[in-house]
Amino acid sequence: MAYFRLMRIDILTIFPEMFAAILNESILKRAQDKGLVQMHTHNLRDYVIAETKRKNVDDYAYGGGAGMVLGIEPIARCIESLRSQRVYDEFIYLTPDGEVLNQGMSNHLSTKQNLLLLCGRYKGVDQRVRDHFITKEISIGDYVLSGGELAACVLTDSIVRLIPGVLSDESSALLDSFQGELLDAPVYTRPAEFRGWKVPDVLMSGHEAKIDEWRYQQSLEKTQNRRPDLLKDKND
Ligand code: 6GU
Repeated sequence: MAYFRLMRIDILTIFPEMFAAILNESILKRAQDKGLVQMHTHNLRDYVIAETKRKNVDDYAYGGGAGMVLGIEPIARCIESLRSQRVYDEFIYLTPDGEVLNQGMSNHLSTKQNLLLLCGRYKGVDQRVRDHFITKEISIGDYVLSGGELAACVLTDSIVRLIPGVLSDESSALLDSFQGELLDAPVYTRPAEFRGWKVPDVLMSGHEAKIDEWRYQQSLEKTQNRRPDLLKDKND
C-alpha cells in the first residue's frame, strides 16, 4: 500500500475570497481531492479582539506616514489557536523584503508537514509579529504587489505540485525548467503541419536518443540566450 504524507497549509489573510478560485482548480484541487494536501484559509477579521473594542485588523502606523499596518492582536490570536492544535514547521510571512523564492526553497518546503502562511497588506504587519511569530520571510520577486495573497498562491502552487503523487506524470516535475538548472526545450503537438509551419523532423523520427540530444541542445541554447546567469552560477 502506498504511503502518503498529508501536508497542511494554513493561510492567514484579510481577503480569503482571493484564494477560492486558485485553490479549487486544476492541480491544487486534485491534490486536495486525492487527500495529499489540506489547505485552509483564515480570515483575520474573525480574530479581532472584541474586548478591546477595536474593530479593525489594521491601524495607523506609530510615528506617522501613509498606509495602514496589520495589528498584532488578531494575528497572534489566529496563530496561537492554530499552533495549539498542531506543530508547524514554518511560519512564513509573504513580504517584498523577504528572501526571493526559488526552486530550491520550494523543494525544501514541499518536504514539510504543516506550513502557515501570513499575507501582508497595506504598509505591512506590526514588526512584533515578525519578531515573535514568523520563522521565514519570502518574496516572489523584485516587483510590488498590493498584498501577499497572490504571492501566497504562487508559493502554495510551487510547493504542492512537488508533493509525491500530486502530478500524474511523476517525472514531469523533475524535468521542469529550473529543476534541472536548464530552461525547457520547445514542445509541439498535433497537427504536424499548420499553415506550412512544421514540427522539427527529429521529433517525428521516433529516434529516442536523437530526440533527447536535440532537446538538450535546445535547452542549453535557450538557457545561454535568456538566462546565462543560470549557467554561470554553476561554474562560479
Ligand atoms: Cl510576498 N508581497 C508583496 N506585497 N509584494 C511582493 C511580494 C510579496 N513578492 C514580490 N512582490
